[in-house]
Amino acid sequence: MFTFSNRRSLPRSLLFICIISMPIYSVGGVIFDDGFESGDLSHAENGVSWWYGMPSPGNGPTPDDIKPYVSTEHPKTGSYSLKFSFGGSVDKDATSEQRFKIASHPKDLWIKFNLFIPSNYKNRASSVPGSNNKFMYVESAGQYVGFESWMTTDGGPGSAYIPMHLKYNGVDRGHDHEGQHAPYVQTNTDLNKWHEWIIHVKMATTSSSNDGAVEMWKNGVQVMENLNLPNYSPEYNYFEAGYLLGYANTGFDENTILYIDDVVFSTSKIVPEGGIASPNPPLIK
Ligand SMILES: [Ca+2]
Repeated sequence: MFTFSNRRSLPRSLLFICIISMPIYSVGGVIFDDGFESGDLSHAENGVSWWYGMPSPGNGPTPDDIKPYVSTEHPKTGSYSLKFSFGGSVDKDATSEQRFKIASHPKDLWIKFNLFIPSNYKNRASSVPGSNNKFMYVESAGQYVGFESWMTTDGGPGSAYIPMHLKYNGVDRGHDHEGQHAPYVQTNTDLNKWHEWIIHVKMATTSSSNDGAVEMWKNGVQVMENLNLPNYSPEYNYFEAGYLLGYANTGFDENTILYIDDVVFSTSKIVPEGGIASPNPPLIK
């Protein structure tokens, strides 16, 4: 038992202090960590790097669509974050998308980032079937794990949920594979706030194993848990690229600006900064 009078315990206590002073979001395995404090998208680490953004200037569905760029306007930490600008319109789509590359081709990957949802965020309804807005994809040439937001009234008008969209072994498995719906934006509680997202994606090891996984945590609450997936692909059974946010098929009524900060890629488990919270609201299925 530790006591302050026990001098022999001092080295061990110092070691303990050193351990708890280390970043708590991961147990080793971090391959990329970028809070955009370089002031640009130049940071690269262990084969992970930022790739191109979209739209090209002046080429989005609306004139106010801008490809993501590093900005001082609204950092979560430090002085910079990555700004995504979606143009408002009566009936047009919108887009702002940042691509990344992963040269090490991991089969089991954890990604964390902080996402700011503005006070005027509204996932509007669309008269066009299939209207989803991209949240994040991680993929290779032959497969992907995709997350798209869809309008819901659960959580307030203009809210959005995220199902899982899988492709593997050459077959698109659909937008709502496994039927789990993570609460993406709940307008009653989530506006004008930063949210911590952690995403775990894992390919199945072999064609006969069911050990693939897709999991998500929002603000320390697990909001998706798909285990025992048979998502093996004979070729490209790894992750080599992906993107954050992106094409919004519903578009937005007003110019809508989101920010991302503190992006982490890891090959081992990332633990939420505030620890695991009780599921409230519960996992939506
Ligand atoms: Ca930052």
